[in-house]
Amino acid sequence: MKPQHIVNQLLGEKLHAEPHLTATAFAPTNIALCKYWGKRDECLNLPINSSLSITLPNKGTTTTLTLQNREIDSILLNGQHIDPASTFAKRLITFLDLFRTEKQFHFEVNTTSNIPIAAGLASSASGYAALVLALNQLFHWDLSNKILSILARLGSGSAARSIESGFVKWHVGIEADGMDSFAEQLPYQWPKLRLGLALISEEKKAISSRVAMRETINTSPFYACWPKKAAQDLVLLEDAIAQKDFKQFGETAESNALAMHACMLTAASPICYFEPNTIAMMQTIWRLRKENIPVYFTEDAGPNLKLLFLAEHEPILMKEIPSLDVLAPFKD
Ligand code: 2P0
Repeated sequence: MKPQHIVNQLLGEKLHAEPHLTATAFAPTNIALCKYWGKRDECLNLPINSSLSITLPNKGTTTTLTLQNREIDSILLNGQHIDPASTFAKRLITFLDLFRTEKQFHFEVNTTSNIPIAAGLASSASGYAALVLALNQLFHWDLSNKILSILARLGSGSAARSIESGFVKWHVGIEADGMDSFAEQLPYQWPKLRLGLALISEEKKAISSRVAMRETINTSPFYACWPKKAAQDLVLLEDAIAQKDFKQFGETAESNALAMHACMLTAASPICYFEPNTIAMMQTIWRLRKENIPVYFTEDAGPNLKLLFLAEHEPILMKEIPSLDVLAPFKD
């Protein structure tokens, strides 16, 4: 099934709505605690497993869409004009094509992000979510968060989880058209929870997650174990969040991330997002745990680690890792 069919089905007559001239929206980025790794449908970004994330407060993407009288879209990323022939622009323009009517609107897309682009900090998640939210405003579609999540998924899978905030679960779904594959907020808060960004590198990753997922599915002998592991971890994480069981929460999130990387490392051409300093940081975290400081990590498709700990351990962690950027996902 083609993304255009889904958009036509979801928007119907709304696709022809009269737009405002301009609209601005913000979407936060999210960090998966149970990862999305593998697609059952590459066109619709339908996942093989459900995933669960936490939103990063105030870190994300702000996008302003302005209608313009030109034959092409123009794209500004953090104040810089982007070459329309670049992979980044082509992917974005293809996505915008889904929402163009016979009037052939073209847009200026002015997007700013306060997170490093393509360093495994989920910039495409907040990017496509902000774009969908801006489109929703521009054309005053007034769509539900469920529909917005489905539309954001068509741009980037993890963007489905950036429409809502807090703990967010993206349902794997079973339908071929993906109408049951959307993300929802879980009804839990955890004010004492802290997330520490340990920035190892801001360099653009050598292999995109999109390609890495495909390679892993096609060639890793461990991938067969992944869907079951992810399903088990999802249950453990939801339970840990509901009970505020930090040990189970941290252990499950770390184990899930390492299992995903184990699948990647065993692809036919090994995919390794670890850098020497990533491993050094992991060793620091494991040492701290031996010293009875409950701290865990998760890692996405990049070398940076995201540390999970509770507010009471923030002082000791700041002492051990002074460069840590500490965020409180919920209000304390
Ligand atoms: C996640 N990642 O759950 C996983 C964990 C990276 C590691 O979702 O191809 O940019 O656009 O659907 O969402 C990154 O992949 O991939 C990602 P596409 P996406 O956050």
